[in-house]
Amino acid sequence: PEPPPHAAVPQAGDPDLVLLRRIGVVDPTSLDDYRANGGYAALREALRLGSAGVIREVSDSGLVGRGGAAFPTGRKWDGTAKRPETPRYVICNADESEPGTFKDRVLMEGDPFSVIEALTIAGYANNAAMGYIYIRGEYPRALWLLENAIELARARNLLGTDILGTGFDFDIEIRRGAGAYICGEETAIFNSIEGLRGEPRSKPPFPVERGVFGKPTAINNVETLVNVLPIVLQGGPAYASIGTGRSTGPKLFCVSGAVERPGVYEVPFGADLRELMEMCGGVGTGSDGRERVPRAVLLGGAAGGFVRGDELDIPLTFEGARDAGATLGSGVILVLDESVDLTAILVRIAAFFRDESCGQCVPCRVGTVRQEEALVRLSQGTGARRTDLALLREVGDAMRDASICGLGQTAWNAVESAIDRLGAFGPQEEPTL
Ligand code: L3W
Ligand code: SF4
Repeated sequence: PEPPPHAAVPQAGDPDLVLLRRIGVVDPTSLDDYRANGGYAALREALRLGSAGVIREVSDSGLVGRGGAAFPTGRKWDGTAKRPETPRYVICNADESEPGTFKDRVLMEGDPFSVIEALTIAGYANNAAMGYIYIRGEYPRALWLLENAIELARARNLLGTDILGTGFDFDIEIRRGAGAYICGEETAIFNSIEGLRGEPRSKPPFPVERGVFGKPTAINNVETLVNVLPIVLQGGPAYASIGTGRSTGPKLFCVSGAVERPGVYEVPFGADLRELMEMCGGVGTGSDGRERVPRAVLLGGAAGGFVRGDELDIPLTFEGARDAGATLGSGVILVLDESVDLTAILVRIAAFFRDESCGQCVPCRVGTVRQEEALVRLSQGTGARRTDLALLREVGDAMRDASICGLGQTAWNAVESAIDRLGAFGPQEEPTL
């Protein structure tokens, strides 16, 4: 049997937690237990506030998307709710596939009713007729728990018609991915739900105007939605007082690699990388009994980038990471010690992007292949080092500038940062092809 979700949450049971506070505390199969632990108080409050009131609180909270791009949720919801076209849709993006990301899984497996309640509030705020949860196919336990939660919520009139006697009609259906990373891209999700190939569409038009079935759609990551519960309960301004001015609220980080206690951690925005690593018990000792030394940290996953082991004072806020030339992405903190073969990791990342490219646009389809080839040559010491480094940069810039979606646009991030920041493949010379 799989370990329970709170096994991945070293802080489980801490009453000061916001997003993770029910993980390991409630029975994820029981609606009664969820309600006994504060569940569905936020939906009642939302129904009292009205749609516009909920959007106002979400806007005042400063909540931004937790899937990596940090777009303001209030602006997204306002944009969708105001569109004249009907029906409107809300979607929970649960296709968590960024290598090193497992926070949404913990939320769905440990507190599934919170995801259903939050999506119901999103449906209410956006005047949506219908909600979808698009879940990655590799999460069978989360799927089962969410299906169970939906069924129980329907039985109690927390989904369906005339919810809680307020005249609000809303229901949720689940759609499963089938193993493709690209199906986490929002417009690829629309195609997948519509029964088409999971390929991204060009943006604009943004989903708020034309989303699934061509209708206005608010699509948010699991963690983003779960933040709406404390926002509705505390009010937007109280939530905004947590964190920093531009990164408000609590944030989940997925810490893995060379740390003593890996897992999902919740911290208020503003802690720095060193503090988070200390919470995880530091890098500790290796299997040889010697003290490990952090060589690098991959922030944001394969689509993110590396920082050096001596740069741990980077603030874990969107603006702090950006100012340091890094990114928080979807909250990946992958710590590498001196024993790790960095070039092998770069080849692995490049192979991942080559494999996961949908192939729709040339810069990404060809660029990810060329990138992997050059990295293999560099790691094996074959070919011309100077030419391959220059080729990587040229291909990387072309992918970033000319790819349709985030996959191609970010496929060179980690490799670039490893070369520029970590000195992978040796000191840099003027690139020439
Ligand atoms: C209305 C506008 N809406 C933008 C919306 C847009 C989307 C959101 C962000 O994700 C990230 C990347 C990686 N009017 C709008 C608008 N929007 N302008 O805002 O949009 P965008 O295009 O900046 O980003 P994106 O393509 O949605 C890219 C991350 O995703 N990533 C992987 C993520 C993986 C996970 C996971 O496994 N859980 O999240 C790969 O690239 O960090 O920053 O909703 O519609 N004018
Ligand atoms: Fe497909 Fe890559 Fe183009 Fe995105 S950038 S549409 S994944 S080929």
